[in-house]
Amino acid sequence: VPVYNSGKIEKKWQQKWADDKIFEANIDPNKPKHYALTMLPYPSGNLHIGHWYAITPSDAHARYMRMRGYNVMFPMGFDAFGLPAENAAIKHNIHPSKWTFDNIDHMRDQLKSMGAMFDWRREIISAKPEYYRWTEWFFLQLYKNNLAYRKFSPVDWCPTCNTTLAREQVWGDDRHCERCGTPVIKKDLNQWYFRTTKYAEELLDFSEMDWPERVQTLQTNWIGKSEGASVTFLSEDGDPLEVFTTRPDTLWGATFMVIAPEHPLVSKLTTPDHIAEVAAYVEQAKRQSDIQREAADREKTGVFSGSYAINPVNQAKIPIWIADYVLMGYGTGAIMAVPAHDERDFAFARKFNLKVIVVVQPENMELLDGDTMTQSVPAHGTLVNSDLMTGTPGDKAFDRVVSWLEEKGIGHRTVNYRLRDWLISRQRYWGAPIPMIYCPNCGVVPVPEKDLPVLLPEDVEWKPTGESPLKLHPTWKKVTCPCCGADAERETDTMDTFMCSSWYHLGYLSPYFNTWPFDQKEYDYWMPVDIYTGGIEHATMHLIYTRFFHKAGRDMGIMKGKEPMLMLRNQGSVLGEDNEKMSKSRGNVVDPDKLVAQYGADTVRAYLMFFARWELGAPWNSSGIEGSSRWIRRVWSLFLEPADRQNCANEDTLRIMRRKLHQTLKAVTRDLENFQFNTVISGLMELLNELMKAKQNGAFGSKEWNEAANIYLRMMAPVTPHISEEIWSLLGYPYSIHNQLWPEVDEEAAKEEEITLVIQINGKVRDRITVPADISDEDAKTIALATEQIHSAVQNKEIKKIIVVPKKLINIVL
Ligand code: ANZ
Ligand code: ZN
Repeated sequence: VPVYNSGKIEKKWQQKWADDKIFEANIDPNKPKHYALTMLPYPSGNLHIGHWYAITPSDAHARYMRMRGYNVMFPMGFDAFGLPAENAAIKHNIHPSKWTFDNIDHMRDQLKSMGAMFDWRREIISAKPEYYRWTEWFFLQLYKNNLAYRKFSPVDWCPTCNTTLAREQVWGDDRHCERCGTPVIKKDLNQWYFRTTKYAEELLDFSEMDWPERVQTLQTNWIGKSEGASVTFLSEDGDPLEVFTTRPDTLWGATFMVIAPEHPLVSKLTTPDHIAEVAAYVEQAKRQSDIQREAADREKTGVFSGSYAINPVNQAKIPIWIADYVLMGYGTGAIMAVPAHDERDFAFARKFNLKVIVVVQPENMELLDGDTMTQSVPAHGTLVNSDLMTGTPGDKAFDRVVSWLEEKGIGHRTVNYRLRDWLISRQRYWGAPIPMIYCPNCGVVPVPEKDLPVLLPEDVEWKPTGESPLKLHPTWKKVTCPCCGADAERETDTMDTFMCSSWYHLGYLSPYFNTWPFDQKEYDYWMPVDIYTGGIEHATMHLIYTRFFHKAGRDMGIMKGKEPMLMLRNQGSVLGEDNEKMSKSRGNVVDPDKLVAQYGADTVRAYLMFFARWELGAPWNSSGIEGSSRWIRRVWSLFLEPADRQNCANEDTLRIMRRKLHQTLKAVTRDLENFQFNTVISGLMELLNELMKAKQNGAFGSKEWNEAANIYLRMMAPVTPHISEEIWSLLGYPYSIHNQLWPEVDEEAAKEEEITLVIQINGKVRDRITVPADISDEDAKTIALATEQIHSAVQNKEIKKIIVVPKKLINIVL
């Protein structure tokens, strides 16, 4: 018997699979297709265990689908633009391109050690001109379709990364940079945006997708839809102040207005005697984050502007305040304050002694009184103190008031979203150039498509100046205007790298193609992505951007269908052994290369699938992997070491063995379908124990044994592809196990065994029942007494005792 040498076996088969191209995915109209996509890595230098955890179970699932008869494409690539390359350039004085491509060469080898079924012909690297040419092309299409625009406005700026960030890249209550953790500041800049908000409503529709509930909720909240009304108030000078409210039914209770400190009318509305106070307040508001400002329980601050507005529904004259709990970035940046029914307005009114007028009286509450109430009442209810609307029941109030507002021309129904347009300009070098030209005569001019790609120059200086390095380049930005031939300048910002990853699933379709971003034949065959796997941390970034991209592309006639990715599954994370996040500084990082060298890729794969529920993750456990290693070695000897007693097992042994085999097959099939990898492995481990018993009892060499070995190896093939191929070949089966179909369950064999019990009353046979062989005495009695025959015979006679002869009979003594 050969010894199990993982290193040798794994190298050998990886080479042979590559030579034989067995995982190359080609269009095959005779087979159902399956596009399995897993999030591509950033070439940071090394694969970590988290990559293995995300990718190898996805590979197991893709392999399983392949054995189910699908034509499976499972591609891999590198999300290769981005800040770390540039930071490495500054720190180690190495060109970002060299840093990136060296890392890719190393990481590609590491990926190959997984033994995954990647089709490497389809590899994409987003920093290659062949790829980013199309990233630029997509920018131009968005621009032509009015989905990209430039705007001067305050933007979030990371002082450490020296670049602007999209709203999605600013995280947490302290509003820090998603990459480096530095709190962001505001800067006024001219930047490019994509009109993601145009798709806000459509992005809320998940009806044709199988995506985790959690991701749907995160996206839904991020998009933040509110239905309400826009109502226009006028200042005493006649300046219109439009407000957004979700409660138009409370209009008669508006006792003051509040505008954001950044509101354009602040200075106009501030009367001379309030200027100093207002100016000081506006200044301090700049230092607060939106999240702090919006918190309901925060001490309210604000200043009176000196001006008044007229409530259009009743002509009431109400003071206009300036307060930072109203955000400029939401709605119109101005609100009507209804303290009786809104929590924050109430706190504000009590603090500054403003009037509180009740206009909604919920049915089940005692009569509310604005002067004495100690908290606001946000519930709906019958309108009171509301002139002609008084008496309107709560469930009719919204519609009735809004119709009336529309009739009077005071306001109208509106829907508001929290989603903002996507800011894509970055003041960094290592990204796809924004293909735009600024001409003194023609203004903003797109680079003609035939001139793509706009190539990044090689010779750049990386001084962290806050300006794009491309701007500091002596010649790169100089260009002649494609319209008029005048001296013009290129845009020197580059694109957010999330732009590159918004369409990479299309890049895989035909990376060699150069007349269109993809080969239409490949698109029509493979798209949409059937299963997408990756981390949930992308829920409100990449996973929204890529959906937006698809929908925009569809409206431009480039893409097809409603969604780019039908099904999504998220893995959890592997924590350090100390239950902390893995990081170099904590010294708790697990190196997959070392594990592969010590145990082999199959063991690492099996352990990663076994040690946690995939979607939850768990802390690493270095002794735990020994268990998976033992399982692999036991499988090896189970099938390859001959037994002392062969082909002499009794029928019972063989029947029980086959029952366990087919029951396991059933469970493993179900669990692979559901991404329940841990029970796939534990099921195989249990079955191994059963097979070892059978081998001791002489099953080895029988036709039932051979069936068991054959099915066992095929079940193992997706999770541990190398050892299953090796044993398969040593047992003399034809190459390759990975071209076999998934085994079929023999339902008859999988059935639990049943026995017949005789039921007697006072020693006379009255009935028979069929029950599982391992039924308990108690359960047998209960079933016996419940049969129709026995029930009517016993009726309400007293049962003296019940005698059970296990597996034979039950005698009821009356
Ligand atoms: C009057 C009112 C009465 C309101 C009431 C609520 C309850 P959502 O659901 O999040 O969309 N609002 C509007 N714009 C705002 C801004 N820029 N900053 C802070 N608050 C703003 O919230 C909409 C409600 O939040 C709006 O409805 C408005 O207050 C406030 F009993 O108008 B409401
Ligand atoms: Zn021009």
